[in-house]
Formats: sequence, C-alpha cells, structure tokens
Amino acid sequence: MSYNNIKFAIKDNVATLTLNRPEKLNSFTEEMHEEIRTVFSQIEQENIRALVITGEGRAFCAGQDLGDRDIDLDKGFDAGDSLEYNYNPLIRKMHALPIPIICAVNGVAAGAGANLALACDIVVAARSAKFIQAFAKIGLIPDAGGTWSLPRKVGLARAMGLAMLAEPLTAEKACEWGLIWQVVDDDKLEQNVAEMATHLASQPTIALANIKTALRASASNSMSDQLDLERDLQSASARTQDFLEGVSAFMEKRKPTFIGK
Ligand code: LHQ
Repeated sequence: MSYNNIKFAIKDNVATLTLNRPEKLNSFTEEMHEEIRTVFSQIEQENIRALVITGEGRAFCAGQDLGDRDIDLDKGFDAGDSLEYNYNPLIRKMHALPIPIICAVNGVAAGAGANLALACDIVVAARSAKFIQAFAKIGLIPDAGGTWSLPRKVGLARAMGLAMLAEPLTAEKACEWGLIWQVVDDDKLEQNVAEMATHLASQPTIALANIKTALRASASNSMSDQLDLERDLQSASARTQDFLEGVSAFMEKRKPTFIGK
C-alpha cells in the first residue's frame, strides 16, 4: 500500500514508519494522521517485533502543519478536537504498543513533533538535531504528551524553561539532560538505529513489552502498587517460551534464539 504523507516498510519483523513531507519539514496534516492510524492497525495485526519512527529529509517533524486546511480559525477550529481525535489516540497507542518503538530523530523536532519523539521508548538523535517546544511561540501549550513527559524526564525546572522559553535544545544537551537515550553522528544514525531495531526484534518481545508496561506505570504507581505489578508481569514473563529458551541457552552456554512468544 502506498501513502501520500508517510512511508511504511516491514523487514525482518522490524517496521519503519517514515514521516514523508520533507518540503514542510514532515509536519502533521489530517491526512498524515489518517495514514499513521492505518499503519498502526497493521502493526498490531502483524508479527512485528520493533518499530522505528523517523523523518524524510532534513527534519524529523515540525509538529502540526500550521497551514493545513483543517486549521481554519474563521470556521471555529478547535485545537482540542485535533488532540482528541489525532494526537492523543496516537500517543496512547504508542505507549500501549507491546513492542519497542525507537525514534531516529534525523533533524529538527518541533512542537508535537518533539513530543512524538519523546513518546517513543528509545530516542536516538543525530548530532545536528534539535528539540523545540515551539508551542509558546504561537500561543499554545506543549501537547502530544509534552507536559507529562517533560517534567518526568528532565525535572520541573528544565521542563518549565523548555516550555516557556521555547528555545531549541541541542541533541547533545537533550542527552545530557536525560531527555533521550543517545546522540550519534548524522551519517551513522540510520545504520545505528537499524542495528538496534534488528537486535530488539530478536529479543524476548513479551518481556520487552512487560518492561515497557512496568516502567510507564511507575510514573503514577505507588511503590507498593509497582511491586504488585512487577510480580504479575514477572509471572507472565516467566510463562513464555522465550524465558525457557533464555534459561536453557544460559545453562547450555549458547546464544538464545527468541521467538517473541
Ligand atoms: C511548516 C511548519 C509547520 C507548516 C515548517 N507547519 N509549515 C497545534 C495546533 C493544533 C492542534 C494540535 O496541536 C498543535 C501542536 C503543534 O505542533 S503546535 C507547534 C507547531 N510547530 C511549530 O510551531 C514549528 C514551526 N516551525 C518552525 O518553527 C521552523 O520551521 C523550524 C524551527 C521547525 C525549522 O526552521 P527552519 O529550519 O528555518 O525551516 P523553515 O522555517 O524555513 O521551514 C521550511 C519550510 O517548512 C517552510 O516552508 P516554505 O514553503 O516557506 O519553504 C516552512 O513554512 C515549513 N514549515 N514548520 N509546523
């Protein structure tokens, strides 16, 4: 299937979603959201064990396309509706998706584009990339999960500065602050992320999904609730074929072959 605003490919259990409106810095339109919804349904149905999200051209994503025909301020445009129907379901879906999502931030990530990146499980940025909570510059607040993820990742002081000043944060600084996992040279990004995705797709997928669930739940759980959750998720992890394989391989001093079941 071909799309107008994205590219989508599946190879060796790894899916790659590339935002593909480079002339508008891969900013989101209504049609792009529809296409992303379609591929997420496909991801849920197929045997995909890792997802990579990246952008075509010099940018990762500049957030909402401010020129999209659906943003008609004279016709009662409601930004809340766009969040309700487009961004919020997407961010919820990403958090709930039971496979690792790697973001390859190939260039500037602004507005909802920055927060799309931050909603991924592992974020690797090109050294030249920048993160901009651009919202305040146009009279908005960070959305697409930004007000939730920023203080959790970098603390309140830095979250306030990023959101209110709306200044670009370099990839290096983002990594130093704990906003992202890794910075790599621009010409190494694609290869580095491809290797990481291939590796993750060969790992015990159910355990990775359970890690994701547990770490994400920790943001709102008490210590005691979290211990209960660890008990339940460990119980489920240990009932997988991959756990049996992991232990057997360790005892037999060989490399495990995980099947994601
Ligand atoms: C764009 C955009 C863009 C359209 C670059 N739209 N064309 C909002 C509203 C409603 C509901 C829900 O939520 C949201 C969430 C949001 O995401 S709000 C925040 C929206 N994003 C921004 O405010 C960022 C706007 N863009 C920029 O500040 C700059 O373009 C950045 C800093 C990202 C990159 O700067 P440059 O590298 O200097 O590139 P540029 O500005 O020259 O952009 C290149 C082209 O891309 C240009 O088009 P043109 O036809 O003149 O060549 C821009 O107009 C277009 N573009 N972002 N968001």
